[in-house]
Amino acid sequence: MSEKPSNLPVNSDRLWGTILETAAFGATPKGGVRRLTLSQEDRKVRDWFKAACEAAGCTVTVDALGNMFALRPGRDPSRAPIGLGSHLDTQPTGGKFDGILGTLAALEVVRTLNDAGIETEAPLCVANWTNEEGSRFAPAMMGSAAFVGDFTVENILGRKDAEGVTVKEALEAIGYVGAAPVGSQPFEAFVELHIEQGPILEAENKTIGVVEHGQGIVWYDGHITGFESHAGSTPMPLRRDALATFSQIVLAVEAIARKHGPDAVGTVGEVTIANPSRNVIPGEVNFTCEFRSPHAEILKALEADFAAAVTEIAAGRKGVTVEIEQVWRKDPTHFDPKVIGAIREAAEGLGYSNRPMVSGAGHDAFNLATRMPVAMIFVSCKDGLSHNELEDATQADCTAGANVLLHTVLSLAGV
Ligand code: HGY
Ligand code: MN
Ligand code: MN
Ligand code: MN
Repeated sequence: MSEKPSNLPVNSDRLWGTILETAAFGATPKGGVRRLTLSQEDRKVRDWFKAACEAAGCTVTVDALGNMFALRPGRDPSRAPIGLGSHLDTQPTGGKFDGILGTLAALEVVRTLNDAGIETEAPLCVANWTNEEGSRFAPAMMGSAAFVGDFTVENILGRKDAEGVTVKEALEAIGYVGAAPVGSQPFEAFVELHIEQGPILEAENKTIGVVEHGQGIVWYDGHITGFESHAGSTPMPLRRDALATFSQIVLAVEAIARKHGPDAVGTVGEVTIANPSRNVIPGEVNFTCEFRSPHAEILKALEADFAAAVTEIAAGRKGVTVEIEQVWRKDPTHFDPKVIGAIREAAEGLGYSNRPMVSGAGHDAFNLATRMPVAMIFVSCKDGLSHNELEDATQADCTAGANVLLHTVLSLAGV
């Protein structure tokens, strides 16, 4: 093994240039990005990413769910690759950094090693995971969840979006139905760089977050059935108002999360009224909601309180039924001490201020951690804002994250 280049830097301007260039795929008028998974915008950025990885000497494979893997050979082909990367899809009103920073920084790591003529001992594998956001198709972190066996490929291929398009049809429409079996790409370890999507690093003026732990998550689909009737002639006591019932559920979600705070959050993110009309009492409402906590016992308490609240609300609403289906659940994630140590050592060695962190947002790394040693690197984003078109980060912070990613990967892979 040769000497690890102690402070080899990535090419900051080249990394920043890729961030600005790829922000054009799905750019919105307000300066954000709308690049829903398996959309034409997603296809364009995938094609760009594939060409860039191939130009950097990687061999790109795609699996049956569109997960992409760009392999850079190492001196010891008997070792499984060290994985790095994240996701390319965004929320409907997403930003330029969520997900794609980790994938572009991984590409920049490969480019930097090429420029320096460095061959690592273990191969490297840059990954783009399909549908991390879970906005168009549920669940979130879908491609990596199937990769680790949380869902069968058939189950995922049949998932439908709001227009009734299946994952299978969407993958075919963008030409990303790959030949590789899902889960077949081996990894020795995985490191994901991501913006924090929260306010801590900025508030404490720290450059790097060494992520040790991720929140547990539970997702529900809700369906409320009342009875449509005339808004003018139906007396209040006779109404079976699905939307008024829904409003009680929204306030219950908020109250339950506050009750178990500060390490608990609850959100109702989507609601649709069937046949909405200003002078018809809503008879049918569909909605989604979710709870998260870093602590398994709090997550269980949130689930129990929510079930009890729904039962009580429905009991108080004559002639209205409330159905709740748990569609996804993930226990809190604890990352790997060796990978955490490598990240912390890289940050210290590069002179970056850093602090241990728990991730509020979900990441593909959470799923991968059930199958291999994993940890994450965070960098700051402006005002801690994400899942918003105003999402922003600085070139200096993105570069710092990429440098830590480079040196973490070098220490794991060996040179
Ligand atoms: O939901 C999440 O936390 C992730 O951003 N998809
Ligand atoms: Mn993300
Ligand atoms: Mn996100
Ligand atoms: Mn993620």
